[in-house]
Amino acid sequence: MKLVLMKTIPTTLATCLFLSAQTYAATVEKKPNIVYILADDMGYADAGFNGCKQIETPNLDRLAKAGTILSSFYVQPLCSPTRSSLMTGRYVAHTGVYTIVRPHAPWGLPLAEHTLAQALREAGYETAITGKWHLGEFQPAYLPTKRGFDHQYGLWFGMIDYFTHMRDGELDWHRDDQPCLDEGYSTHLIAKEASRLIRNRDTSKPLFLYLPFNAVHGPFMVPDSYMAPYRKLSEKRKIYAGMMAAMDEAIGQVVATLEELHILDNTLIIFSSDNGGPSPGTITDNSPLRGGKGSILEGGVRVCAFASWPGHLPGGKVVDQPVHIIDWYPTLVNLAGGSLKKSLPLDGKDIWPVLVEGAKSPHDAILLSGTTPGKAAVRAGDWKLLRGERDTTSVKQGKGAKGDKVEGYQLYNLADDLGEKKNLAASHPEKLAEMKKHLDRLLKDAVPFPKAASPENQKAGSEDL
Ligand SMILES: [Ca+2]
Repeated sequence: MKLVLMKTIPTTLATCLFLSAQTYAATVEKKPNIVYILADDMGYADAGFNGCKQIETPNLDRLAKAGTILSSFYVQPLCSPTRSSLMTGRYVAHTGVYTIVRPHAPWGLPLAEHTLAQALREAGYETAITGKWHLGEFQPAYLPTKRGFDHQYGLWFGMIDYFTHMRDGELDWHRDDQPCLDEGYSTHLIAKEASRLIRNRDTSKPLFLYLPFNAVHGPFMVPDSYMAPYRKLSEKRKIYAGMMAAMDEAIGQVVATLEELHILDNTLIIFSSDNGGPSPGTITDNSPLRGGKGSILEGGVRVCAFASWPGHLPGGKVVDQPVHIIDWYPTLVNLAGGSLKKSLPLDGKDIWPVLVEGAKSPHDAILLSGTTPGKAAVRAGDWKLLRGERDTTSVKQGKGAKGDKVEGYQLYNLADDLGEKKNLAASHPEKLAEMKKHLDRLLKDAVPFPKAASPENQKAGSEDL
């Protein structure tokens, strides 16, 4: 029954008290279009809406201001693991995608997984990916067009040249999973394709557009004009800032297309990075968090994020409840009126009441898996426990930190110590024991690292992805 029309915005919000996305969906006249914008390797503090003063991101800021900022939004510390989490609603401890799927590696997101794109397509959505896949391609069955996407455009791996789209002498640019020779800066091409898809969409269906930019990942490349406002920054930071500006402009173009076609009001736009910024303090800025890409410290796994759907999600709001990217799967499928029956057992939870009503996080604890066996963290309430992560708090950073021992546990109270500087593991044995129990419970049925993704085999890769 269609209870509420889009025009009655205040009523819409008022009637959805403590309702899941599934129940809320019944109050919405039309299923929303869903656009998930994923930045690659973006620093926590590198957008204006998250406090950045150096880099201008007006389009992201406008969207964030009109929506709800998620200030405790968790992901995995690397590209492929986060993407698998979004696509399955399941922890990497259950999908096995603990680390990067390197080009031509004989593995990928397991075929038994039922992807978000599949679930939304079954709910009646047209589905598209424009950008970076990074979940396997060694067999055709692993390609996006076989994983639920009606349309594919962009790159399968990562680390491509932004202008030639080559990686290690091999073209990595595809349309519908066939080689594509389009010319241009990849951020521009991804946005252009997104707008084309929106214009040419099947108007009888809602659209799910997954927009994972390869920006702002290295190699650091951008047309000179984007760097002009940032001449005073250091060389690498300057290029990175230009790449951020290009991505922000591209996002603005996609939003403008939605606006022009009068469908912005019926489009839920979600934005996040896929992991924390690399080289924090040099290239990216994750402050006030410690650590960066690859780490299970907050700087590696807590990323800038927001969701915007005016009239349905509150504007100008910041939600600090801890949520994880796995939560979008059930939330979005519920919102789409879809079914979760084909999905493997989900770890993600419907976070609609958290977004709309200020409800507490549905998780009593959130698992954050490291990229090597044994390394893991858990967030529960204000507390965080890390196992197997190097503790550099008591030694000098930089040169001397390399040889530090990896040992034991680190325990932090994030309410007092967001920068994870004061390890309380020794002084709070009861809390340590409680957090260990959370970690053991969350890892009790963890799958092993895939053999093809073992650290030894990963060393064969040429560069960090
Ligand atoms: Ca990444």
